[in-house]
Amino acid sequence: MRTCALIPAYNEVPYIADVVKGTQPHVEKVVVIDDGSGDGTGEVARDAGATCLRSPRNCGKASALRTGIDFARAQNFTHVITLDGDGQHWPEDIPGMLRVAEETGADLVIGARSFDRASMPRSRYYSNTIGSRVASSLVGREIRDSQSGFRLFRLDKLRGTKLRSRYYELEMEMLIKMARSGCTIAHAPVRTIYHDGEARSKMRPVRDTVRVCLWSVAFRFLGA
Ligand SMILES: Nc1nc2c(ncn2[C@@H]2O[C@H](COP(=O)(O)OP(=O)(O)O)[C@@H](O)[C@H]2O)c(=O)[nH]1
Ligand SMILES: [Mg+2]
Repeated sequence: MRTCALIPAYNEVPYIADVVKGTQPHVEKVVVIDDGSGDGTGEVARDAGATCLRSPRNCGKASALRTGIDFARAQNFTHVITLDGDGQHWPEDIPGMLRVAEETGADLVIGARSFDRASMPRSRYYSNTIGSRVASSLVGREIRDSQSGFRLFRLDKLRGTKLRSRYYELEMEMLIKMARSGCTIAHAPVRTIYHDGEARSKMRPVRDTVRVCLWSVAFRFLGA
């Protein structure tokens, strides 16, 4: 198992160094993908020890992750872990995800948050619980946390799968396409931190939620 961590980061200077340093002990390489941050995220990530893939123009979180996946494939990694660069995921949860992958042999391990109304902003609680139920029926498997970007997957299982997402629809695209190609899916418990409610998210609630819904239908029913 050769594991590369991929961290999309857009203007995350306050958090990125800690995320990189926290992730390093658990994987062979840490890669930060920074497309057009104006605050020096890329330099800070590199100083913290990450390999930094940079592009001058902002292209969206999924485009950044797809760039990272191509890089990891070219470097012959077998597994990829994706986690957020804004400090919402605990790198200390990575060993638990690796353990679940080893024990179950699952092709995709979803870092699943326990949905607790007290620890999650209200709108996120409802979008996550309802979203995961809808996702389970679209994917045809039990999916406990469909929007979690904290995931571990086998790269060879994506060979032959064309990923096309640019923004927040990648999580659903991967679930739908990996399940369709017969991949096994497992869950590992992870924690999520909400620094100051939703204020920091780059997600635009209405526009991005509508995008995720429409693309999910296109991935599932139109073969997009
Ligand atoms: N490279 C890159 N990273 C992004 C972009 N948009 C979001 N991210 C990163 O993706 C992660 C999750 O984004 P965030 O907006 O916090 O999503 P949320 O936590 O689901 O609300 C964070 O590390 C962001 O910095 C982007 O356009 N480019
Ligand atoms: Mg976030």
